[in-house]
Amino acid sequence: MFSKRFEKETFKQTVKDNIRNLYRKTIEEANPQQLFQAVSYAVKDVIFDDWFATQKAYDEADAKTVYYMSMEFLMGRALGNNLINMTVYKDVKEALDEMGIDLNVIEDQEPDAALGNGGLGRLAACFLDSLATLNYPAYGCGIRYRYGMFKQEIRDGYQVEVPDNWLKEGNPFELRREEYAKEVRFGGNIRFEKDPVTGKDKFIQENYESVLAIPYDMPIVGYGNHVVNTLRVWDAKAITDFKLDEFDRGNYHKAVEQENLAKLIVDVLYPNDNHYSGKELRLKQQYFFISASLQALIAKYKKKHSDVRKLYEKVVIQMNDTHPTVAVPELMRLLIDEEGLNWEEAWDVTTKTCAYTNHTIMAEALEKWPIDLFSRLLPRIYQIVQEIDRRFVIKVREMYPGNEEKVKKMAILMDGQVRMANMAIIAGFSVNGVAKLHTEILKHQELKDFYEMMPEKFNNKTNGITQRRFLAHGNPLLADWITDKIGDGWITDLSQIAKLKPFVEDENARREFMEIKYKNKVRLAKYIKEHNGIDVDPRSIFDVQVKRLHEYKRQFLNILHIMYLYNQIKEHPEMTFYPRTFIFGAKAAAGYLRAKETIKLINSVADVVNNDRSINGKLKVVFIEDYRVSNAEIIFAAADVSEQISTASKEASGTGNMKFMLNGAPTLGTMDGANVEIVQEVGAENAFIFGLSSEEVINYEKNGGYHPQDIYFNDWELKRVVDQLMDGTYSHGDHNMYKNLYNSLLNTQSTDRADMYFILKDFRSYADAQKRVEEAYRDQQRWSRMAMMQTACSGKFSSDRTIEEYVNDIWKLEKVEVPSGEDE
Ligand code: GL7
Repeated sequence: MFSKRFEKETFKQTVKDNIRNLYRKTIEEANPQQLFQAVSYAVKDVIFDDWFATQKAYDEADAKTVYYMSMEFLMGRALGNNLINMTVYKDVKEALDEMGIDLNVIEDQEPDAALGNGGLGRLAACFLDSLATLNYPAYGCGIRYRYGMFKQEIRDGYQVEVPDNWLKEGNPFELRREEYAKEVRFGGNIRFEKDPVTGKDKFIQENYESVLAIPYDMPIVGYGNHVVNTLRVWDAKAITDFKLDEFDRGNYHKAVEQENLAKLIVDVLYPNDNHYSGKELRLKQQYFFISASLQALIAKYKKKHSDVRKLYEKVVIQMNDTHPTVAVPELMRLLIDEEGLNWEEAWDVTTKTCAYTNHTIMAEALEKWPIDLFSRLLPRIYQIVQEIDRRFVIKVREMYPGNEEKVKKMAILMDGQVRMANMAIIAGFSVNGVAKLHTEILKHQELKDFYEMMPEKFNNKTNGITQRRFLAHGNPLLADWITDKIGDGWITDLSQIAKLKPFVEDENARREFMEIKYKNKVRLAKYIKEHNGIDVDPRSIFDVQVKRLHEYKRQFLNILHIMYLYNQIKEHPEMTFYPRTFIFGAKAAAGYLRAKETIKLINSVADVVNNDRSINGKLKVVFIEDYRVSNAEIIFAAADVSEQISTASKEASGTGNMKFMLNGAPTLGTMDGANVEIVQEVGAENAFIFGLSSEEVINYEKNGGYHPQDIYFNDWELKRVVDQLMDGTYSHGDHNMYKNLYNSLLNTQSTDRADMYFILKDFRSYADAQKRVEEAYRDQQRWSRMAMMQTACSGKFSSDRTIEEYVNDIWKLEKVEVPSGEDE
């Protein structure tokens, strides 16, 4: 139903007016991009009323607010999602239809807001959606990168990175707020003075460079509750003559330098997933958005409250991984240097305000900064870190007298480096992992010493996803069908989806469910034809692995198995084989050689297999270009099989696994991350599990690995596949094309362990699991039961559940009801 302000004819008129006012055109003359802008502005008008009403309600309630600090927010598109959450999607579709405008085409005009790499960034986006939907006061704080995650093009089978100029046409869903600008300072030196009046120590930063941080606010619409929260992302601008130190006025060089710094700082997202870059610019980005966000939140707090010693009563800061942990010393600095608190008071506030989420155990992802770089860029912050470290080390020595090993492992400053995770754990009042298994590994392996010293801080928060985007918006056919069966309560309470369970025994319901899956496969097949030029058969099994490309995620295992299947089919044409379409989507970090080689290998195998008439289309391989949030929505809806095949212990949680489940695709996976909990919910009989357990992997690792040669020389079929990497089968005779991949499996000379990710070790077990998938799929009654059970058992994996747990255990927020903005 259209609400009062969102009445159909008025809406249509607004769109027409917008087209006229913005472009001097009629609806018929406007191009799709212009229509997208006009429709978005019409939608934004309505959102803005609720936005102001929300902020007013929060203000009046004087409610505690969570600030979710994150370098990444992988938002995807806003228009369709906003319409869903405003509960006017169908009405708007109808209104536009009447004007001869196709909403789908309009939605496709919007570039993804790709301010993130993968799971970690998308989790932040899902959390914002849930916070708004559950009536919790929240800000997302991040960076308004001019260039987000690069666009991926595939040329000659190779990944080519193309800059993502997402702001080119302007972003209708943002509001620039110059009036809340903050200054952020870098470098220079610290002068120490005694304040003649108070006698207190004063630290004065001199000869620094500074930039002005300008916030852009993006509305986060809650589902059907009039709540509109804010994602605040900071842009950088040079500070020209205004505010420059007396000393620096007229310093031309300095002015140009500051101009450049401002341009550079928010220029581009670092495209690394689970890997830190250690670049100075990255640290600048981190300090830039953290300092600006903290200054803003303290200013906001002080509007209503006079005593910053009680900041933690109204503010909680969640640090999304180590990336924002410079928040700890920066909050200390603001409280001490700007607010006049003493050390103990400031430490009390900081340690009651900051909480830390760990998202990975991959050593190369835990940020460490060289002390010389850190102290040069952030001299005052470094002093504070030293003092935090000094006091902590005293504590460790008190608790573990004579045990210098403990100091070595837990100190912040060690071996010339600043260890950000250690600082986050020491200062945070909460440390959480993102799935049960992950948290257990943190407690008993990676962060064992910290857990022993401060067990009360550790807790688990299993990740979740928003069913609004990944079912209501991404899979409208299934969404309507579910609502038809059990009502629409699942949209804001996914536990209700369990009401589908009785329908699993209803043959009609199962047939309908599979018909919807089929239609979604047709939709994806059309997308693949349009974007990849490949014909795929929607009656084949759609076996999908979409996620960032990383060795630990083992896309390599998947493609080796496809090479193995291809050999089998060629050799035994009479063998029964259910037609399969293997679908990949993945971006590789620009400098990650083996990852890029894997993409080339997938495309080369696709070339050979897809063009081999002799196999009668039994096998197809598709690499979907530019995997991102918007096409993910289409892909999840169409999947039959969800490939979650990481080396056990390496995938902290995974969230794609949950999106597949929600859309009815059984998991083919290892007992890793949240797969463990998925299997728990759906039952082992409804999943295809294989491979080493996390304990086994960790054990091998402790003992220096295993000997892949033992497998290679004793399994001739597998050996043949591995040798095909080098014999030119997939490289037009080039023997070098895949040598890095080949070496990663077998080469013991390389600095890495051979087959670090246990690909050969798990190969047979994976191939067996794949056989079980085929058998299960052949039995369409059995498969339809299994598929429906996925959706029916997915209730736990809503980010709404995750957020309620964060609220209850960590953030302690109260819900705030918001009256409709149109009544204002
Ligand atoms: C990640 C984990 O790899 C992933 O398993 C998890 O689901 C996600 C969200 O918690 O966080 N950690 C990480 O550094 N990245 C992730 O996606 C980039």
